[in-house]
Amino acid sequence: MKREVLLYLKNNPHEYVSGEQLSTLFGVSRTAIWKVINELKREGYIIESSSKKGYRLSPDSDVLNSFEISEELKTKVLGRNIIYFDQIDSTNNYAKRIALEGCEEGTLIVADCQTSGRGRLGRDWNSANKKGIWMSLVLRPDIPFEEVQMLTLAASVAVVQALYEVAEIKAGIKWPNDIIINGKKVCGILVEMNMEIESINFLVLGIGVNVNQQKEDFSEELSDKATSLKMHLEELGIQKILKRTQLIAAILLKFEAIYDKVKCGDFGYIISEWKKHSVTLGREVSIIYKDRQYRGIAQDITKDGKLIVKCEDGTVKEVFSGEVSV
Ligand code: BT5
Repeated sequence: MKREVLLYLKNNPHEYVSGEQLSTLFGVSRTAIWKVINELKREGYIIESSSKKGYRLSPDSDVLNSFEISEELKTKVLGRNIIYFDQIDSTNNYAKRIALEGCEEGTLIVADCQTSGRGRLGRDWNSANKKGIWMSLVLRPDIPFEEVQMLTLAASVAVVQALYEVAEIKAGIKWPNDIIINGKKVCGILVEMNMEIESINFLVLGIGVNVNQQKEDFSEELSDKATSLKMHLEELGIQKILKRTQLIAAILLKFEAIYDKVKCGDFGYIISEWKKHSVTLGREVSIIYKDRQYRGIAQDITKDGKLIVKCEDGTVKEVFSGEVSV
């Protein structure tokens, strides 16, 4: 009955619905309705209650769960199977576990909070409760190992496009996996792979987006280099409520279209969109290549997503997945 009451309130966004109306409608006592309303409030729904008028669901509720995400989703495959946690160690860890057990392509794991969110190379990813999007997709593309890099690029393009579509936010892509606003990181992407002899068994695409944090939500170390969508909009004087479900749906829809291209080996669009949004090209970068560090200028990317760097020693290097700092 909880979902029915919720749907009823959603379908009547502008008016108060009395407890009596709801109890008649659903054939239960007013106490039962009161309990359901309290449960919904505990889940994070903002329900205005007035003893005279009844209940009204605020459109500002930013609640994350499978039901809310599927209400927003417009994809065909991605996110059609959603597993939600209020708290988990890492959505990538969980995705890897269920991928091994054979879960379907496009399964989405999403959490309000991660206790051990991970970045690349064993680094931590700060995933504060209800402040961002912490999600992972299980993918089973039939592509060669060398093309896996394209998925990070593809996901970066999808995130940048979705941020613009939902909130007109102009973000840039720092090679290979960071989304940046005004020089600060707002999103990180982590692609992990499971191989079987020659072919890819599955991939897990993890995406973390900072949405609602304020400066004080970041540690001292992060506060100079991280930002959130909310902080950025506030700096621009824009008061906009961002709904994580809406952002997730937009990211998945953009990514699905681009992922279809990756699966066909059609990289032209991804490369050109990536270049359009790149904050790395033309900049001085530091790279690690075959265990040695080089400085140089990022000149271009190859057709399969490697960064081309003209080094100070005059050599030109193509970096596949080394570390790049601008
Ligand atoms: C990344 O690694 O940027 C990949 C982050 C992927 C996170 C998602 S969330 C869902 C899924 N489940 C997971 O467990 N992970 C994925 P990397 O390029 O290595 O960047 C990590 C570095 O970014 C850290 O060492 C910090 O300096 C910084 N950092 C940590 N948390 C951050 C945050 N919330 N916002 C911005 N920067 C952060």
